[in-house]
Amino acid sequence: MSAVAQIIDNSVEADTQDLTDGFHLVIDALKLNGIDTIYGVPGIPITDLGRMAQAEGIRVISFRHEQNAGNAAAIAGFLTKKPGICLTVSAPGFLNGLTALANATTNCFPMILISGSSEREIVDLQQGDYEEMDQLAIAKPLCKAAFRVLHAADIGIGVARAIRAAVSGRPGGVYLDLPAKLFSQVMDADAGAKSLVKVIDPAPAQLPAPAAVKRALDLLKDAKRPLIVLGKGAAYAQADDEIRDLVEKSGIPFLPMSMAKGLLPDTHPQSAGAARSLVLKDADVVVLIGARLNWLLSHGKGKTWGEPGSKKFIQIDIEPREMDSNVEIAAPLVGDIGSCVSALLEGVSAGDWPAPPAEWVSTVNSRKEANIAKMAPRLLKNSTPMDFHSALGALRTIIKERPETILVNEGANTLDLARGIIDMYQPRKRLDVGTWGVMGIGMGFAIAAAVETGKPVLAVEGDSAFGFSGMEVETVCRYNLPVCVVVFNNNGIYRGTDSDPHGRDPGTTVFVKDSRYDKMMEAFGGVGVNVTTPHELSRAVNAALDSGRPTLINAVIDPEAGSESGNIGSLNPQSVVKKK
Ligand code: ADP
Ligand code: TPW
Ligand code: MG
Repeated sequence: MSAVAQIIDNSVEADTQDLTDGFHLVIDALKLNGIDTIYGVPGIPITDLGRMAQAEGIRVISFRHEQNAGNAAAIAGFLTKKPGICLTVSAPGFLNGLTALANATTNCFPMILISGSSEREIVDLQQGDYEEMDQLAIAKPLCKAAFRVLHAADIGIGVARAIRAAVSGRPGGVYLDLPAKLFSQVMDADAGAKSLVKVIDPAPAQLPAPAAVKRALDLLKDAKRPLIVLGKGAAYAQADDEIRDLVEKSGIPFLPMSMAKGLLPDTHPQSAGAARSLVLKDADVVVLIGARLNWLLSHGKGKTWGEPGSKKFIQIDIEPREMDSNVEIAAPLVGDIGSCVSALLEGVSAGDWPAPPAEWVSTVNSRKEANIAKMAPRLLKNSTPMDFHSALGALRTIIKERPETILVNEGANTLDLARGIIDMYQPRKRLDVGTWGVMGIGMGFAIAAAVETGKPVLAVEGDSAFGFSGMEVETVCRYNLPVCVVVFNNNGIYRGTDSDPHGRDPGTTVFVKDSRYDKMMEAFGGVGVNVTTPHELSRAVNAALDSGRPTLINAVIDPEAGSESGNIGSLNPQSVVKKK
């Protein structure tokens, strides 16, 4: 009998001992594949799926908005290398989750958005079902893969395909469409168990070709001014020891992208973080490890990269099509980062590997020291109201003393300045707005970071950025998570000083003056603190991290301190028309 034929109609009276159904099969398939947490928002048709998953021992974290649940799932994927699961209702819930799915795909985070959907027959004839929408078609262009399961007997395969698609090769977002009818489809329990698939080796190692390794080593060996750029792919790969060994054995200066900070400590003698513009401009051979030459690296060309043709790139990436995406890659190394870095390491350790020229190392070091010295006094100022530097100076000390803390960070000035000022010491401890610079990841990332790692979380949030997911402070309180949110309250987006030239409405970038975000946390039983000095800020954050209690600190920042769009103001288009 075929698997499909084994499905017994719902209405048939049968001995339920020997039966299973769609609900149970989905849960069993996830459990079989080591999925232990689901992030979502309940409702028709997936309310019971969440309840039953919880009853079966899966941790189910219910959010107030699907976008935040989706962001939580995405960052859970980044932290664990297992696909993070987001569960939503049909049409509006699905769409709310879709932004997070697209963002996960853009950032190469493995996640699976599972949404309930309406009846196929009605959707396809567009007859107006409850929350009718052709979700599969809409999801497809926004994620890496999309699947729909129509028969209970196919749930095992459907879940297996979704998992493999999410984590193999370049990781990304996957959509899994589960129509309402599927959940109550019944089938023989034995056949159901047999239909499940445990995905063997979901993200197989991909070894680089020996000739490609040799090409890369030959190029690197002759470099006069070599540089290693570490991206979030390197952080994701969890090849921490190999990467550290490659950097240290080669002696090459390294530059971490934002979410790769901490892979080696920012205080490491070879860190070129504080000499970023110099190393990008002057390096002659650049090794990219899990970092794309996208806008965040000025597409590998232009002023940032010095004279045209002055560089050669070695790029390690699992995605072959990433090579030459912006400029010529002289030595493409296609494979997984663990395997590629190990192969380079073998070459570098082989014996006569030259240290990088002393002149280059000392040029980088002196620029770095000068920049660090220039910044230092600004971090120590005890001004009221605080500016970004003095407030971040306080947080920098806290992370130095508590390097296991996970730092979540979003905003404009709050993001760009924190990235530069707060040193990180351990891998995968800095989670932020990623490739899109998207606002709204804050509370989803903070919640998942706490749930997945059990470590304390410090979320440093612009007041605008926080507003995109702020309602989830209730979720933080409900699950009693060790999350300390610091809202950098400068009364607006970039600055709190805009006004309407007509005096009719508030300026477009400003918020209610003297807001007290700390009261939001108090409303749900957490701790709220209002602070106006770096000293008060330190005390409040330390107390929060010591107690592990949900805390929100409203940090009053000078509304004049920020600049338009933080560090990327140059991307703003300028009007050429002067209004008369
Ligand atoms: P950043 O923003 O930090 O520069 P990107 O997101 O641009 O980083 O780049 C990450 C890159 O890492 C992507 O091109 C992705 O294909 C690659 N990647 C992710 N995981 C792995 C892995 N395990 N092995 C090799 N490459 C990987
Ligand atoms: C989904 C555009 C980029 S940064 C930002 C917005 C609205 C907020 C900056 O203000 P904040 O930070 O957080 O108070 P600060 O310290 O400079 O005052 N919608 C989305 N994503 C983005 N990136 C935007 C809008 C934006
Ligand atoms: Mg602000």
